[in-house]
Amino acid sequence: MTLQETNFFKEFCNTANNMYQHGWDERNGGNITLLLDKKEIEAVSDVTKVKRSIPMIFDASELAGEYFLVTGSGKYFKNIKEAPEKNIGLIRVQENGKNIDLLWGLEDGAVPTSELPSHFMSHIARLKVDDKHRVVMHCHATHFLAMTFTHDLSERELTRTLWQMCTECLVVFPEGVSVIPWMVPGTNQIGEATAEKMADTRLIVWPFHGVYGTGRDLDETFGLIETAEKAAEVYTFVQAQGGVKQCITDQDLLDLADAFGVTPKAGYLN
Ligand code: 2HA
Ligand code: ZN
Repeated sequence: MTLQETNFFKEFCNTANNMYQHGWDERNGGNITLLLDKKEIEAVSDVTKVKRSIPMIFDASELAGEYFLVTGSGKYFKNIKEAPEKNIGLIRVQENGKNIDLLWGLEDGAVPTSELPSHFMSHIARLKVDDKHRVVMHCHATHFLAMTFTHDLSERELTRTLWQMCTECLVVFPEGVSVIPWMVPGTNQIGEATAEKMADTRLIVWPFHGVYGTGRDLDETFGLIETAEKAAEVYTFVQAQGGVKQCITDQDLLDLADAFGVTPKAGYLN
């Protein structure tokens, strides 16, 4: 089986396309990295040779030998489905953690996403708390991004509003959302701040920029961002319609958590 024939490859391209269709990944906005099971790679016939080695600004020795499907730096989500070989790549982290080997794709000298340090630090942080973790996804989810201009940026208040906007939010992200300060993207600093939050949340807001979501597979991670983004969209409509007149109460949310067997982040409900 070739790489492009695998389900995970097709799902990766379809997910990027869906994100583009939602308007979350304009131009070169957004990036995805998918940690692969070594067994999945062994079944692939056309990724045995190293095409190129690429240096990194981050020491990823904790991920040495791991394989990832990654989006390319400066590449457009819009074009991934049409020409995956130019816009995404299959990489493996070298044993020294300082370089990566390119095994497939990223043709014409392309390199992995500029957010690779943030992604790798996030993978390391999530794997420590969930051995089934696989996906890091960044995008510029429109309404969620807009909310960072108008809503209180406290993690508790932002989480509470999202939980109140759609009944399913508490069930999908009971641990809430995290927020970091505005920072320059692509740096180790923003990666460290993001990864620190990944210890107890899967959804991190980068104010005035976008969101980071993580999960066990592409669908779950996309669904996490999609759910929060939907709540942010509802919030936008509610504000435009003149603000909240009535909403889900804290007791309702507690009953919901009980019914679905989830534990809301401590201290977030009254
Ligand atoms: O990859 O979205 O944050 C482009 C970006 C950087
Ligand atoms: Zn971005």
